[in-house]
Amino acid sequence: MADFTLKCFVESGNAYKAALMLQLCEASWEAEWVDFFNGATRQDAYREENVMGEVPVLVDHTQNDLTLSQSGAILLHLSDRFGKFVPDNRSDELEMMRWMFFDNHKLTSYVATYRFMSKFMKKEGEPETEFLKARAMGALKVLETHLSTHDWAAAGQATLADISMCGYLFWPDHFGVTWDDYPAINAWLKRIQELPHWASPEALLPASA
Ligand SMILES: N[C@@H](CCC(=O)N[C@@H](CS)C(=O)NCC(=O)O)C(=O)O
Repeated sequence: MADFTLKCFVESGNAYKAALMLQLCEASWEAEWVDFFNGATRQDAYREENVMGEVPVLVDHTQNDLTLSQSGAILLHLSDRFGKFVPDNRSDELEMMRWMFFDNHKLTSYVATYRFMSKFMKKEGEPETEFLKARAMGALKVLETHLSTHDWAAAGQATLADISMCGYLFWPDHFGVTWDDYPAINAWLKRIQELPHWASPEALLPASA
């Protein structure tokens, strides 16, 4: 049995954050596909394991099947386990966490929900979707500004903040942008792709059972 099970599906950038971290750390892990689009996360059994009803969920079999949701908590747990992608001093660590919170509140949250509403629900142009789009584009502008003077989100090195923020950004066409318009994000994504063992969402996550 693998050391970790990741409950996931390929369209989930939040799951990709966890999968990418497992991959970069060369962990022993297996993916368990969640039938999200047919309501699997709304079932009682799923909610008993994760009351938030969200993907991803990580099970750490080396720690009495410790079960975690929230990609940020999962990333922090994996960094504890592998000693990677966290700076070694508190001020840099806080800077890393500042960008992780920004990601969870402003970047991934709006990019992912805008993508969901426009690409999967086909509700482009509706007021709620336009609101999400404006928020997503605002967050991307913040990231572009930051990365125009920084190679990495925090601490001058690849950290959990980079792994978190890139979760959805290898699918720019899914939310109507081209990275040609965001040169700093473009260069940063290339730096991430050059990390040893990097792999795409499609290479790491299952598309169906
Ligand atoms: N902040 C959470 C977000 C997780 C999330 O929203 N996952 C989506 C799939 S990518 C989900 O399960 N959504 C179900 C819902 O919002 O009810 C994380 O970082 O793990």
